Amino acid sequence: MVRLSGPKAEAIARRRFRPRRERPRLQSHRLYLGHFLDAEGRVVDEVLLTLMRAPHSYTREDVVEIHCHSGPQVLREILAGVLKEGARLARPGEFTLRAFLSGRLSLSQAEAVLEVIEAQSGAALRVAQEHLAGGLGRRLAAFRESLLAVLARVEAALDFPEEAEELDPDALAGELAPVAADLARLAATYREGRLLKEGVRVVLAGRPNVGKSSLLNRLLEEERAIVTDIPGTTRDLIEEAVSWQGVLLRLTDTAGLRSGGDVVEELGMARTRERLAIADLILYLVDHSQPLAAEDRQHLVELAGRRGFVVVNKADLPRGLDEEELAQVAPFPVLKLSALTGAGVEALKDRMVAAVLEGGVPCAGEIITQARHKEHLEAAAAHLEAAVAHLRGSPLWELVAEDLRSAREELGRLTGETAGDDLLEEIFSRFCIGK
Ligand SMILES: Nc1nc2c(ncn2[C@@H]2O[C@H](COP(=O)(O)OP(=O)(O)OP(=O)(O)O)[C@@H](O)[C@H]2O)c(=O)[nH]1
Ligand SMILES: [Mg+2]
Repeated sequence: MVRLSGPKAEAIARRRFRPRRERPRLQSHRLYLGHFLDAEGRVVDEVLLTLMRAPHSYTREDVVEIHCHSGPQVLREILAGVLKEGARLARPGEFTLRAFLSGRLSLSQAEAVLEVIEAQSGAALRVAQEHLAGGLGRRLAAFRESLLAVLARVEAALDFPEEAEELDPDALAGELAPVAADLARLAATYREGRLLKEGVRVVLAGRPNVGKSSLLNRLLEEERAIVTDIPGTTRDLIEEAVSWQGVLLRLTDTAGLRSGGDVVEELGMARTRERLAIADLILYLVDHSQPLAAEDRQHLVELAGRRGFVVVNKADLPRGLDEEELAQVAPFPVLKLSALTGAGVEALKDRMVAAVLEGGVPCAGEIITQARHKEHLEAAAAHLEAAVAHLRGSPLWELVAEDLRSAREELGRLTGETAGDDLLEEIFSRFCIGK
């Protein structure tokens, strides 16, 4: 599809579009069959054209869409045609930028358009749609409103101490503290939001030969990684994404951890450690048929405080593992399975998804997915907390007002009300052309 927006959109399109039946005037929001012609009047393609007159369009300007048979040459010629008639190429995200500037979309909605386009899992798409519907924007606007109301009272009391109402610092602190807590809570949903949007980074780790690559293949339902009975088979990272129950997971198989490997294996292990450091969820594998190694104990101690599962693999083989000892040193829940037969693998998948959605499926409108939002929310919450602190004892009204103004500014940057050109440039440059 080739899309035009702006006051000349209709005139430009009409110079190259010949409807099947001659029409003096196109009606808005109708689909017209016809031909797109080149400068010599030759047919480029049979197309469907629609005109959406302002303000009932995405950008609130006149918009024309030309639906063709696609294919690079057809698109190139139609594009060249409209450019020759006076159109210019859109910048990345310019249609959505115009929708924002015309007031049709809030900044968080405009950002949600990109989230919709980039969604890689069902859960991410639903959160993005919720943001696009404006739920998040309304919530943010409500924060800003309540802040403005308080600020107005404080400023009135400062500027006109004679006429304005007497301010009760305790009551004011009681109003502001819950707002600060709400802001901080919303900021904290970013952890979950990022997991939904970018995927959960899952790392499979353990000593050589415990079956990490076998488990990866099982989880992917595909023979992705090489499996042999030679310890040290996997020497590099192997990454694949999967989507289970609407949740995106990025699985990484790693080189087994042991001492005394060759140079290649050592380099591979360095990569394993890097990935472990940034993993959201760790699957630490041990072998059911072998006693726990000293190295396992050491690794498990090092993983304390992280999230994950200890996977006892090769459950089909006779037991050589002291399970009680394992339970004592394991920092994560322990699950038993066999990557060879598949027994217990579905249970692991369910537990992994449940661990990601811990605390229930997040309510999409109540969750943020942009690092930018998190920063501004945290800053706003910090300013409000400072304001509350200045209200204690003998209130420092000037400082209270200053903190409230700073909090308002942070929220304004978030919603776009006080967003500068550089911020808009930064946001919309992430879009592709034509969106
Ligand atoms: N009986 C049995 N054998 C398994 C199971 N899982 C893996 N194996 C075998 O164990 C051996 C090692 O498997 P891999 O998946 O290559 O192990 P790895 O942890 O990736 O090993 P490295 O890449 O060397 O670190 C292979 O011979 C597998 O067939 C299992 O559940 N049961
Ligand atoms: Mg392997």
